[in-house]
Amino acid sequence: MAFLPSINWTAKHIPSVQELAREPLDAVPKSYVCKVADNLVADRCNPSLQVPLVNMASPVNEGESREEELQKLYLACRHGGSFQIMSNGDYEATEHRAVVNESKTAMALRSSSKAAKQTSSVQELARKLLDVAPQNYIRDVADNPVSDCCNPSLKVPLVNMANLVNGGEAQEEELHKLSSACRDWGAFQLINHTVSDELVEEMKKQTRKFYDLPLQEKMRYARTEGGLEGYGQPFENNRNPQWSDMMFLHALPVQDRNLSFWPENPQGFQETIDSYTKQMRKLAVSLLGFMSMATGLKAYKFSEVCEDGILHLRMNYYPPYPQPDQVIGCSPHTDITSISLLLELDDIPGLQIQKDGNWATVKPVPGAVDVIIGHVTEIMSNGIYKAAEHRAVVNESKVRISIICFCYPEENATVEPVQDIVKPDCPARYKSISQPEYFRSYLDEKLESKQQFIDTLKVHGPHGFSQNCT
Ligand SMILES: O=C(O)CCC(=O)C(=O)O
Repeated sequence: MAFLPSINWTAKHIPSVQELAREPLDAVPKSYVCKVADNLVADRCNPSLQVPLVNMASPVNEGESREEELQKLYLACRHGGSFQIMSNGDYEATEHRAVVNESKTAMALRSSSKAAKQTSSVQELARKLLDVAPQNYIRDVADNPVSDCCNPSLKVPLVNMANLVNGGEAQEEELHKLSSACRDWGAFQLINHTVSDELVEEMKKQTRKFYDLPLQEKMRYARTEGGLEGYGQPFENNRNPQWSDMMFLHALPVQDRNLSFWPENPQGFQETIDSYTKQMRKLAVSLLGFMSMATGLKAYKFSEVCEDGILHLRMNYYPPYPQPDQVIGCSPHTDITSISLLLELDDIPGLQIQKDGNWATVKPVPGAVDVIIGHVTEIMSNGIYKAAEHRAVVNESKVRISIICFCYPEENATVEPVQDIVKPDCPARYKSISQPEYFRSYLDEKLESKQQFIDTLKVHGPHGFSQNCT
C-alpha cells in the first residue's frame, strides 16, 4: 500500500513476523537472533525417534483392530500425551517446540481449549436479543450512573469556528464564547470546522460498513490479551461491562501505527482513516491555538506541543437496549488528552456532559464536532480550563455509533502549566511531567477510578490545592 510508511522495525513496533521476514536479513532486529550455542534448537534431533501414529478409524469402528489401536493410543499418551493431571500422572504432558525451515514457510492451525477467551461482541449479543442482557451487563437502576439523568434545560455551548478564523469583531465575540465554554463546561459543539464534509461522510460510511461486517471478519482485528489496539470491548471490562464495542487504533504519529489492526475491509478504510486523523489533528492544533488566545495567551501556547502530536482513534458501537437505564454505553470519565474530538454518526443523542453536578445531553448538530477538554489542557491552562466529565448512554431502539479522536502532545513534550500563566501570586497548581511519563503513570496508577489521575498531578501547598487565580 503506497500510502503506508516504511517501517522501522524496533521491537516496539513489530506487528507480524511474517512481515518482518519479507525484509532483508540485516533488517531483522537483533533481539530475534540467538547465538547458535545458546539457541534452544541447538540440541538437534534424534532421527531414529518416530512420533507414534494412531488411526482414528480403528478405535471408532468396532472390530478386531480396535483393541490394538487403543493399546497404541494408550502408549502414545503415556509417553508423551496430555491429560497429565486428569489421569493422575498416568499420561504425561509433552514438551514440544517448533523450529524454522531455512527456505520454506510452515503454517499450522492451533486450537486449544485453553485459548485466550474470545473477545465478546456486544453487537452480536444484541443481535440475538434478548429481552434481557446477560446479568453482568445489568446495573441496578438506582446505582446506575445514568439514572441521575438529566437536566433538559442545560444546553452545551455552540462555537462557530468560521468566526474564530475570520478575525475582526466576530472573532472577539466568539473567543469570549469559547473562553466561557472551556471554563464553565470543558466541552462545546463546534460548527463550521475545517475538515471537509466529503472526508467526514466517507469516514462515517466506512465505519458503519466495518461494523456491518460479519463478526468473524471483525475478529481478524481483535485486540490481543493485554494489548490496547484492535476490535473488542472497552478496556474497563470489569464486573459490569459497558454496552458497547469499539475499534481502537494508534493513528499518529505514523510510526506508531500497528497496521495489523487496521481494517482492510471495507476497501479504502485505511486510507480514509489516514486522511481523517491527519485532518482532525490539524483541527485540534488550530482550535487549541484559539483556546490559548481566549485566555489572553499567545495563540501557539497550547497548540505547539500538539503539532506533531499523538492521536488515538476510537470508533464506538452502541447497540440499542430496550431498558437503557439498566446498562451504560460508556461509563463517566474524563479524558487524559489535550482535547478529544467526537463525531456522531446519526441524529441519536447519547453523549452527556457533567455540569455543576447535573448531566446535560448533547444533542447532535448536523456537521458539528463535539469537543471535550482533557487533563493536558487543564494542566497547561493551570486550571483555568477544566477537563469535562462525560459518559454515553444507550438508545432503547437504535444503534448509535461515535468516532472519537484523542489528541495528545507529541512524545517529547512536557505537560505543565504554561509559564506565562504562572506568576508569583499565581503559582503552578500542577506538576510538570514528560509526556511518556504522563502516559505511563496513567496506565500504572492503581486508582479505583481513573478520574482521580489528575489529583496525583496536583500541587498541594500548605493550604491544600490552591484556588484558581484567573
Ligand atoms: O460515544 C460517546 O458519546 C462518548 C465516547 C467516549 O467518551 C469515549 O470513547 O471515551
